[in-house]
Amino acid sequence: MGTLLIVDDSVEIRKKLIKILKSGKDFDEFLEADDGATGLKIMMDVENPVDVVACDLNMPGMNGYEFLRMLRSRPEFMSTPVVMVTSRSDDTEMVRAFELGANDFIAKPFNEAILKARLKNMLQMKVLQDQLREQKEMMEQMATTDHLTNIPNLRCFKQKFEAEFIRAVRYGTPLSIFLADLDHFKKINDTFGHPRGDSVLRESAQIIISVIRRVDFVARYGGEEFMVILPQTDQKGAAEAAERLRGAFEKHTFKGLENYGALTISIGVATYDKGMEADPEGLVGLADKALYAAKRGGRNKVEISREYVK
Ligand code: GH3
Ligand code: MG
Ligand code: MG
Repeated sequence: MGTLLIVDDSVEIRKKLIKILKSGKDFDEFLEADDGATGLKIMMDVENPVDVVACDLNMPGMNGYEFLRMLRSRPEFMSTPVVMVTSRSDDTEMVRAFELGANDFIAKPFNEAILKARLKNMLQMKVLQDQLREQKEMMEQMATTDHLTNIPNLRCFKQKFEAEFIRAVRYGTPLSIFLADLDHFKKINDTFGHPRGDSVLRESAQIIISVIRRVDFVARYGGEEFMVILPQTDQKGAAEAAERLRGAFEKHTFKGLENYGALTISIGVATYDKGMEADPEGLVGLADKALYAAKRGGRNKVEISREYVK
């Protein structure tokens, strides 16, 4: 069941349309406007989105052409089905309306069966459009989300990091990253099994989210590695945040690991700052090197890269 917006200056026509369509099964909500401007306002205000628009061509105030032009200039209404309602059978008028983005015509006086059939078609088109959009959004979400932890994946990190790096270089602000890797994680899998390992990874993602700021970003970088982006954060701030994160893991008791002792994390920190070479891949390399140093240094450690990217 759909919502139809009727834009027509004649109350009589509006009532007639509603009466005919109410006897069918396709539309259950009707919104009315007596000119284009009011129609646009309804399209933009209304909480319940309009599925199909039936619009008169000749109205005082904003006419049907102008309404169509304005509607189609807005990306969100670019594909909303619009049926023009007219008593004219002037071909050039119809062509003009089609050129402005009308999808169909219905002629006055109405033939009830044709009217219902045409509007039903329009509603089906809208339902299909909505389904396609939802599928597209779902696929986009899937392509950028890690299925296990439900946080952004490596691909999403790359997009985000590139954008943040460009911003940092452009505005001369610092940008830090962490590469964090669970210590001796293989032992968790070996001791408690892979499913428990998975749940530890999910819990780890939540710990990181709870520690970082809302403007920061975390992605699953690899198996048991997480990457954090900290925009507008210099080396000192990043070191503090990393230390907070390390401490949070040390203190945390994971589900199913109550008698295991602490599961710790090692973190490599790297910062881009003004005057340094703008080399995003180099910065990731530095974080990786720092992480390696933290592991070599005994794990449960934060290591800060002090190298400049050359
Ligand atoms: P280190 O302290 O040096 O990092 O030791 P580690 O054991 O954490 O590191 P290692 O690289 O030797 O092992 C990582 C393990 O993570 C091995 C791999 O099976 C496991 N792993 C990777 N992805 C997943 C996953 O999605 N789920 C589970 N349960 N385990 C995973
Ligand atoms: Mg590890
Ligand atoms: Mg690892």
